[in-house]
Amino acid sequence: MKQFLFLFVFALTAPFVQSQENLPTDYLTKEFHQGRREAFRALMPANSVAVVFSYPEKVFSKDINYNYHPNPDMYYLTGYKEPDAILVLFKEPQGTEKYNEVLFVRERNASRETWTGRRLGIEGAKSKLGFTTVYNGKDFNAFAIDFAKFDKVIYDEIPTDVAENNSPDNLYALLKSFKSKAGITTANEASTDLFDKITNSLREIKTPEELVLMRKTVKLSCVAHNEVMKAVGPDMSENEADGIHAYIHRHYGAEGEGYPPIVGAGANGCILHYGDNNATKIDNQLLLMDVGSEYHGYSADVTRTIPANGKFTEEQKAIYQIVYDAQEEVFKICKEGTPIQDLNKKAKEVITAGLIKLGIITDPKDVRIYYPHGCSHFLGLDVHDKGNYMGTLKENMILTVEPGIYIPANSKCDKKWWNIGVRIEDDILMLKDSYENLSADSPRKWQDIEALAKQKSTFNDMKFPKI
Ligand SMILES: [Mn+2]
Repeated sequence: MKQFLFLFVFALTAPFVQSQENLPTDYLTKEFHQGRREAFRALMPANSVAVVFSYPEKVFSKDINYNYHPNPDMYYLTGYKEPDAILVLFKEPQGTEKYNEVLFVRERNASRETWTGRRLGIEGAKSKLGFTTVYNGKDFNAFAIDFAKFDKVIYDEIPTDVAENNSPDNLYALLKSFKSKAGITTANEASTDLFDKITNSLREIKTPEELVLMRKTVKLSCVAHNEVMKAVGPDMSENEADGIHAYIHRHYGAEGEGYPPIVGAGANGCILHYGDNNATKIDNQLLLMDVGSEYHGYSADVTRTIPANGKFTEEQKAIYQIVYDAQEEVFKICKEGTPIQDLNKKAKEVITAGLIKLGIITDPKDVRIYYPHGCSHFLGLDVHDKGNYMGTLKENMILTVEPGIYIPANSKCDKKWWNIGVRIEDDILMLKDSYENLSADSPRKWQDIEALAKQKSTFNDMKFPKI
């Protein structure tokens, strides 16, 4: 009750918090987002309307939420990064005002903003994002829109994990209102398919503005990988190696990581999406690090596998070399026109031959035991980005090339191979006749990794009090 009174008094007197200073200057521009909406509209069928929702907020613990992460499609089309918003795009101009898009945003609220942060509000959405028709979310229900008059209502999967909330400007109320206005009772597959088709075809090709951010996020992630290669030793914990990545990402202005970091030593490196990162010592094992930063929404996805003591054993080297060779062979077909499915076929081919040669498998079908995932995915606003996986490579697509071999203990092969897990992952920009490896700044050859490991890291000199 006390807190309520405090809030109430505050609300009467509080001015809006001051606008923010010293922000990064390289965010995507409003012209970029406007351009993406134009491109989206161009792919909409005649007499259609598209609706995009923000992601719900997520509970971290009791009354504390996770840091909010916007829906990448909403961010791509608007630049709006707050929760509780809806974007409505029309193929043809509507009403006497001839508007072809409406954005519903969170209402400004002086007292809430002193607790949970600044809000862009209607004016901000107009001046900073370039919208002309903007309303507060609470006005969506009363907004006159007859979805029945359109031939097609295009929308993404409606989030089902939204906590019930009685506030009229909360996402829960906005979704309820949309479903009732559009007469939606079950998931409309046809509509979400069209939404995916449009967003896949836009987001799979990176614009020059996006390429600037992609180059940055991958480059700074490489610096982080290289610094860990120099700093790591058998006594370092997985968590500390993870922390070095995180520090360097933030040093270069990244907001965080594009996905939960995978930092696994030995047996842990054989777990594909290992995320505990809690082994207190890496010991004399291989350390697999699949870590990439998120910079202004764009994710890197880089994996390096390194020996904690700076030198690969003969067995580790033999497995590493197969994965390296698989990458090299896949790179050769990275250019416009290659069917995307061929990347994995090629990687599988090289790994199969390599494992047979080492006597680890005899039947080629068994390659799936040690290489159970695909070789490539699109990369961008989502780490597993949107794109047409059944299509062919096109100029300015970015995909990962990430073969791997994982041999957990008790595998049916000579035990000298046990607990070796190797993945090498690079971020590849496709060109007309070739490719550019955006993550080439971090060494991939075992010889180059061993050479870099000999160098000293700034982190080796950091001394902290014993506690
Ligand atoms: Mn990946």
